Amino acid sequence: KLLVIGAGGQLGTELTQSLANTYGSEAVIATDFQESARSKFNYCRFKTLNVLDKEAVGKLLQKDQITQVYHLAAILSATGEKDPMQAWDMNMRGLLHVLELARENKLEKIFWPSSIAVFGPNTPKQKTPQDALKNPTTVYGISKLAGEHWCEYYFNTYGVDVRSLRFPGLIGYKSLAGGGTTDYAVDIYHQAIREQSFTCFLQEDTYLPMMYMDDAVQATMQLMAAPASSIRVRTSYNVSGMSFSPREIAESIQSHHPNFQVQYAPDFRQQIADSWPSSINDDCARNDWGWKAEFDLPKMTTEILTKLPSYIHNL
Ligand code: VAH
Repeated sequence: KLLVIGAGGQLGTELTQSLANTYGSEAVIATDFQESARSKFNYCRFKTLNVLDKEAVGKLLQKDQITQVYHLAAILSATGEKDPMQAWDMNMRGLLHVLELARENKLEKIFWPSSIAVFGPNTPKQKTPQDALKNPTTVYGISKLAGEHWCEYYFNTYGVDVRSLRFPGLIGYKSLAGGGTTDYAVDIYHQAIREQSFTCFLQEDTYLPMMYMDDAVQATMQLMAAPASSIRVRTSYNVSGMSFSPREIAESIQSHHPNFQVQYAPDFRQQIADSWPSSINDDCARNDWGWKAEFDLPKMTTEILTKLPSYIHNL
């Protein structure tokens, strides 16, 4: 049985569906601390669960014979800067509960997402390699870097098979943005189909590594299905989809909606974006478990602008 923690979030909404498609809906239990997420899961079981309540998580693991946990719950970069201690507590204590419970219950596999936010302002910005310098300047990035080392520690010390991916900015149309610095790239599509203008909170030439949600789900499924012997990175794998600037995504949308207007009003999130790489080298993931992204910017924009209008009423 598979447990998804934070299933109601951007990645969880789509990954849970993919897990149910692959393993059967009766094999998946979606959980979120918000009861309102229940409406997203009419195809599998849903339970409210707060990952900070270790006892409650432990009881669920035993009662439902859980063998794998996908721990997605986290506070993202922009929101994290508004309440650093809450972000640190949520992101770290949540992960440590899952790692401890995995050890105690001898769980088969754990997935936990890291982020390119583990890199900082003095990391090489182009094609940033797996082992580049990491001096994160956001609480979110600090918590993800610390979390990566905890994952490696639990693998080396207790043999917990925890696997991780350093996601770039993830872009999906099936859930609203979640407080990330890259989430302008989610919001812009919603404004475009409403024929409204869009004000971007980053400068137009801010290049960031990004990935379409289908690629993120595919990478997760592939990583988790790979034989343990092929997983040579036990902190977290760089994975890359594409890199673009706000101007480029605006132009890709304008090729479908010529009247769509975008203006730029950078705010505190510009400093966060400026501390991150512009593009990522993911050779390790390609070599170790055959990773390869499918979506570039034109393909993603066509997909979202085609599907979002008929999906919008679900949001
Ligand atoms: C954020 N979407 O903006 C997340 C992600 C690389 C960005 O970690 O915080």
